Order: sequence, then structure tokens, then C-alpha cells
Amino acid sequence: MTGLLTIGETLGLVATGPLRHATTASVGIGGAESNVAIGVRRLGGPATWLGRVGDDPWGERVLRELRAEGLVVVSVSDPDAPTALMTKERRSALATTVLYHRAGSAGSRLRPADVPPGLVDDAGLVHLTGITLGLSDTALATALHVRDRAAGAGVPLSFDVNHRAGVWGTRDAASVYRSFAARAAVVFAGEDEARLLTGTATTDPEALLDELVAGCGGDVVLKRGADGCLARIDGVDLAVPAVVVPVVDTVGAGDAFVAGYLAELLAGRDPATRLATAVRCGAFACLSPGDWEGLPTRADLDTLDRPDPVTR
Ligand code: KDG
Repeated sequence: MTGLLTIGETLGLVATGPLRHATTASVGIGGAESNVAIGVRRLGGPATWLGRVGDDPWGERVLRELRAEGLVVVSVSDPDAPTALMTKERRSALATTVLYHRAGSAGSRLRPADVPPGLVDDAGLVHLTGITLGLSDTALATALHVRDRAAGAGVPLSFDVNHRAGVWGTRDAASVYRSFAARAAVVFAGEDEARLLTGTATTDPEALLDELVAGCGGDVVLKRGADGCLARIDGVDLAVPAVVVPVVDTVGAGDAFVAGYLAELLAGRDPATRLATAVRCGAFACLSPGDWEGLPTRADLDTLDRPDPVTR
């Protein structure tokens, strides 16, 4: 395999209006890592997702959906814990609240033995997020195992901080993030996440990028939402504006961005192309209500103008 390997929790997803009054809802699935894997797959890259689901209908739904998207799925169906659930409550056109029901979930019971021998060694790129690191001690142990196996096999690591305060409780997320960021070939962080990881308070994006670079072992991409992104790749600073679209739902836009970048990295494309595809994928995710359903194919991508990365 020369494609993407990612591990993480994928959840059942119920999307509805204000829960106090809603009488209808749509159901689906979502998970940061599988969102990225689907995005890479839609752009033509091979992608494998590894995770644990409950031996229940939500778990079946997760596995069916991921397989239908063309992912290689390496999963354990856990008879002793449920698939996690996420409720997306659209309170108004501008505000969506996400509620998680994931404590003790099957996905959080991920363990190193769930990773088949050879899987990591055969990957072209391993992608991890901070969510998996915070899910549980065994999930963190699995991520450490995969990270160290990848390093031993010369497989590059991609790390998206993707901070979810709720999974960490009072534990110190930042020091764990730093140890992954230091070993990653590429790190993605939002501005708040970059401040958390580095401990800086600066709100100046260029200064924040400098701080982040100092704490990372490889390339760094600062995701700035509606302001696009700033990156230092191979020692060169690049800035790319966001693609302006009518926003329906921003949840999943960060994953879409990462998927666009990694798909182009796997395809051997230059940094400017990686970032231009990343911001367009982010825009596509904002155009539709699901976390990943709106992710573009190559043909879709061409329907949005390619933004021009600026070298700084
Ligand atoms: O990144 C989008 C995610 O919020 C969503 O798909 C679910 O993995 C998820 C999480 O933990 O928030």
C-alpha cells in the first residue's frame, strides 16, 4: 500500500434543528480521521481507516458507509461497548452546537493489538489527530505505537492537532500534542490550537507560525478558516486566501482542508498545489451540511477557481 493510513473514532451522527422542538433529524456518520480518509479517496488516493466500533447498528452504518466510499476498512466490532454518537444541533443558520456521547465508547477502547502487523510499514503516510490521543489511555498507546512503528519504517507522519477539550478533561493535552508535533513530517493546527501547543499568546499569525515551526519537526500549516492559511513548507512561507462560498456548515472543513493537502502530497504535487487544493476542499465542506458528504472529486475541484498561493 502506498496510500494514507489513519486511525481514529468514527461516530454515528444525528443532525437536527433546535433539540427542544425538533421532530425530524437526518442520520449519518462523522469522524475527523475518516473524513480525511474519504477526502483523500475522492481525490484518487488510496486510503485506509482503522478503528473500533460497537457491535451495533451504528457500528454497521459506520463500516458500510466507509466501505462504500472506497476506503480499506480495518475494524474491530466491540461487543462490550457502543459506537459513539454525536448530535449536531443547528440552532440557527449561523450556529451549530455539537454534543458528544462518547465516554466509554467502542472507539475509545482502541488498543495497540487492534493494529495488524505490517499495516503501518506498508503505508505511504500515516495521519493522526489529537482526538485519538485524548480518547483514552489505550487509544493514546495505540497512537504512540503507530507513530513509533511509522518512524521505524520510514513512513512519514501527518498530525492534525484537532483539539477537543471534552475528551481531555483536566489532563494536559498540550504536552502530548508537542511530542507528536515534534515527530511529524507535517503538522496542521488552527490558531487557537497553535497557541495551546506552543504556549504563546500572540494573535499575530506570522508570529504564531514562527512559534509553531519552532515546536515542530517538519512542515507546518496554520489553518485560518475564512482567512485561508499560512504555511512553512521546506523552509518557504506561503499564504493562501480562503475560497469565498456561501457557508452552510463549517463542521468538517478543517478535515477537508487536510484531506486536500494530503491527497496532493501523496500524489507528489508541489506545496502551492497542496495548499490550493486544501482551501478548495475546505470550501466544498462548507457548502453542504454533512461533515464529509460534500467533499470534492477531482472534477468537482475544477468548478472552483484555484486560489494563488503567495510566497512570503
Ligand atoms: O472534524 C469534524 C468532527 O468534529 C467530526 O466529524 C467528529 O471526529 C469528530 C470529533 O471528534 O469531533
